[in-house]
Amino acid sequence: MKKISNKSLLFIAIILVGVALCIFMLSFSINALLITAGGLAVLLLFVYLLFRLSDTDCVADYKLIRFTKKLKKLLGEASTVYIMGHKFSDLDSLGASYGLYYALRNKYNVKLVANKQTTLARPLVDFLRFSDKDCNIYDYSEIADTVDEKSLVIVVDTHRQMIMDFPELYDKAGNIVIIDHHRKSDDFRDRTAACYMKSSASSACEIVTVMCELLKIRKLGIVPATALLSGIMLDTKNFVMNTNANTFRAASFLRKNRADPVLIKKMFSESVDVCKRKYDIVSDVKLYESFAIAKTDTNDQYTRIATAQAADELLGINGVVAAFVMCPSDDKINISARSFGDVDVQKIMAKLGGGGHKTVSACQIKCGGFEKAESLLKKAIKEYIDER
Ligand SMILES: [Mn+2]
Repeated sequence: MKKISNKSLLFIAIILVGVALCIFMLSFSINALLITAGGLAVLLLFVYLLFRLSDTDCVADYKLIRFTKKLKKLLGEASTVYIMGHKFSDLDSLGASYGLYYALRNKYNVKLVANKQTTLARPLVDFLRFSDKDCNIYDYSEIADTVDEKSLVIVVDTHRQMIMDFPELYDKAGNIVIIDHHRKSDDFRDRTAACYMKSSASSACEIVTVMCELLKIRKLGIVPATALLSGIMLDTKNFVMNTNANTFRAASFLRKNRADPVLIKKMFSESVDVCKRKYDIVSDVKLYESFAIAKTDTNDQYTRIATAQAADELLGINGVVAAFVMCPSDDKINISARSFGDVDVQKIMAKLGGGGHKTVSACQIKCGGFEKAESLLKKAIKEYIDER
């Protein structure tokens, strides 16, 4: 996929006309000077075109170019534009919301909407509050009265109304636009005015970064560049999962715009309690074939984050192809599963009534405790291996 804008197409057309003219002139053997001049002009145009095509970090597909055009039209017609992400907004959801807000705010009446109470991207919220005094993050209650038929809401990082930060806003706004990188869910009923979904994109932030270029935002500041890069780094687990050349091009564009990886590393830092819990789980690990299985007895506010991180950490063990972490929840046992993609953990979790994706999945087992859960898990793994 090459970035080919309308302008580039025009240049290609000019070159073709130039070449055609040269052949035409040659065939009539007219003035040699004219031929040389024509040839030179074509060459110059070609060099210019090459320069233009190579002078870009981000590559957009035609769908995104068309989508961005449509979006511009909708933006022009809207009285107010609201940008929102998903519930328990993370760095990708909030980073993409903010990046888009930044790209649009000079031209349109844009408002960033997110639930600041339940966000999981607290460090980014604090960073924005500290470094961008113009940026306000609104709660739905603060804007509810201003939403009407002429309002446009742009939803990023999800397309399912159920898990949007404020589903009410989705219902109330006149027009809806969705930008997402998750696979389309079966129950999705498209009532959007424009929709861009690309499951091969690493993150919503990657898509928004390319859009910034399409919106002719050649220079992002350190704040939006860092916010966008943080989302890419979160969703790719520091450029390991779901990346392709476009991911790195987007990252390169952001780094050129002074995105700060050290700041992002600090955003990822965890409390000492979460860290201790995480390494407690990791040190409990047992290997079953090349599958890592670990557990924790506790279930408090740190467990949810610690189990997910511990499962990621377990993938770092030599030879491990998938990792499972069990933790209690009331009378059930929760299992979080992770893999690099060679093993489809979703298939294993599905055997136990769970779901998710190939690399990230989970299930909940109602049974008498760890021992039973572990034997059920091992049985599911065994079945999976036999089926392969
Ligand atoms: Mn995401």
